Amino acid sequence: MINKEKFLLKSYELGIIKFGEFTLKSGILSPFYVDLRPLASSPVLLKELSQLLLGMIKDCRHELICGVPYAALPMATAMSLDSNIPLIIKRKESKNYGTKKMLEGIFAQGQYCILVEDVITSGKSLLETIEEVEKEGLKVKDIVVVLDRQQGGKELLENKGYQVHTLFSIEDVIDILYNHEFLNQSQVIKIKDFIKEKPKVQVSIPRLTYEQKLEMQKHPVSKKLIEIALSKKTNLIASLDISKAQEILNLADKIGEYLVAIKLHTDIISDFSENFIHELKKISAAKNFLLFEDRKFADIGNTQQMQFSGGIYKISEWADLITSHVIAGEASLEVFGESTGVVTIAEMSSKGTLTDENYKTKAVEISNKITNVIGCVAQSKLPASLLLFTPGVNLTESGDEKGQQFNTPEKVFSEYHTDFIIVGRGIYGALDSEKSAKKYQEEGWKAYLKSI
Ligand code: S5P
Repeated sequence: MINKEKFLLKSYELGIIKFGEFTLKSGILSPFYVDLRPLASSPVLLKELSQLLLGMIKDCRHELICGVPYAALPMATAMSLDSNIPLIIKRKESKNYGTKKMLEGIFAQGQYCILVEDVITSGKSLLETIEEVEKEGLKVKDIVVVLDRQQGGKELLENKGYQVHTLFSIEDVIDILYNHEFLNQSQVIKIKDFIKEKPKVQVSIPRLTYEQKLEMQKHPVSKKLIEIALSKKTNLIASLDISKAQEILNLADKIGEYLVAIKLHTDIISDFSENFIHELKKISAAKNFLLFEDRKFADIGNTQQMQFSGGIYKISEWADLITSHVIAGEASLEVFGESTGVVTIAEMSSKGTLTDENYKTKAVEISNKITNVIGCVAQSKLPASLLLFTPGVNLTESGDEKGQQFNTPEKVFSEYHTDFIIVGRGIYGALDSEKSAKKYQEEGWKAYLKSI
């Protein structure tokens, strides 16, 4: 195993990062300058880099590899030689003679191509490369990047549905160099301030429509959810947190036409029975909505598997969707049946939650790796590869005394680009629940249309 930190320190000696005052192409004065091209002149380091980058894509589908010209060309070549993944070459400018091809090499339509980039800043040159590669009928899903300058490029690509695997962020580099006394504290502060304050490359990203998202879905449950949304013009999930089975059935029957799904906490139902599920399934089939059990699994895989299929609730037998925490790691999510859509909890709506940005990033990373995870519960934007479910939605209240924090449908669609709103007390707690469900359906759909 190659040690990332040692690799960085050896590369630093080649002069790949310089500190001082540099005027960038954009005219901005930067306290650091990055140029990874010298790495190609060190076969030893290039080989090590290739191993590190290959380590990040070992679980990704790949039939081809392509470097973004020019700096990443030797990197992609080294990776190809080390892994036997065939290389294709993207031209920077097309030839004005012969075939005028932009992609050179042997490839076939539909093959998955991993892209390699040295430094990501705005993501612009990557987007150009992706366009050329996709134009030739190839598929791009995963991108490996050596260094993220943390200026918005990674987020831009992730919002478009690509997965960006970065070896180092500029902050990682600064921390390593500081720990080895190549930088002093005042330099670190200056650089970190620059990263924080420097206006990020602002690219306004339009949200994807349900039609566009439908095309990206691989799981039958996420497909079904979006199909229902489109056919009934609703993105509303009602959370019926009610303790009497008959009350849930009555309400489901009344408001089912406005919903994509009903979310339950079966463990709060005092008279839960198989017959209740049988009746609820009949209503869900008649009114065309899915059943979502908000169990929020949070244990080791073996226990979760038993909780999912055993006990009195037998969730695996009827739930189309379930929620699960990611706290126990990747393998704990692999125990749910293939036909159930898993929604992970990446961020919670309550005051003082421990799900900070770092937690969310890790939760999203894990979620993206597991095939039956269709999306996350969160309170901010997600990469387009995951559907966003947002609870804590209420048109009249801003919170409760137990930590819940509410937002309006308008806010969660315009700011978070959510896909589905989850409303509990706003519906079942209203004087007229049917009228209220209709209102949330209309407001949710209006907010979605405004956000596209
Ligand atoms: O972060 C979260 C995650 C969930 S799933 N915050 C939440 O409120 N929820 C659930 O959404 C919660 O368990 C409840 O079932 C519903 C919100 O209900 P409301 O009455 O506060 O709208």
